Amino acid sequence: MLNLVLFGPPGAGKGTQSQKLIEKYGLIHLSTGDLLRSEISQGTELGLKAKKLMDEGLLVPDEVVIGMIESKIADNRDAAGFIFDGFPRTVPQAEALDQLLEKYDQGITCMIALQVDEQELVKRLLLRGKTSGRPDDADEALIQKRVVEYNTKTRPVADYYAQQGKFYAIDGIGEIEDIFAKSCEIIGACQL
Ligand code: B4P
Repeated sequence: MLNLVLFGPPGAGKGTQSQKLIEKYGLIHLSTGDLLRSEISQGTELGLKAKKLMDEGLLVPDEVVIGMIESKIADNRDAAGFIFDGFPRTVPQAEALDQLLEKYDQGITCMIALQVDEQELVKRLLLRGKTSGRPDDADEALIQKRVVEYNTKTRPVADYYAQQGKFYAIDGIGEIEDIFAKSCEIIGACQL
């Protein structure tokens, strides 16, 4: 069983690396950002509430994302493992994830944190915003707000996994293939 947390600020490349990792390791991809955007496009009540917050660069309440992840884990209990992309984003989400996995006698194998400076994040997200149609990538002030949200609420999640000896940092600037190769090295070492 391999359960990975892919961590980093908005635009660090979590979604990009997840696509490569799920192909190589046959993991189920659980991206709370994608799950929330799917609720929005279906026009559900949850989606309407989430959209307001996401469009302002704010995090969606813990109970909403925890509920989504809980049902996805239950639906895929026979999977080879999961890659958690953009989740957990707060310490209560990390605690809830540990409790959910415990129900299936599982735990997190390791957290890979992609480290990218703010200038590069803003550049990447503004570029993605030109084609993604994502309102949260639309302007620099909103991206800065997402970074502040990350620094205040999400960064402490790294300490949570460091205390469990599961935290591994990688330079997230460089060629996508090189970052992928480093991630695979870490995963190999964690599985020993
Ligand atoms: P997410 O959908 O999780 O997205 P993200 O942080 O914007 O992006 P990611 O890091 O995946 O970047 P990507 O690979 O696409 O979150 C969106 C919103 O949803 C949040 O702000 C929040 O409101 C809400 N939300 C989600 N999860 C939540 C939770 N658990 N709790 C509460 N709220 C939650 O890469 C970005 C760009 O960089 C791409 O264009 C890519 O091509 C490029 N790129 C990637 N790697 C590169 C590299 N090495 N070099 C150059 N460019 C690169």
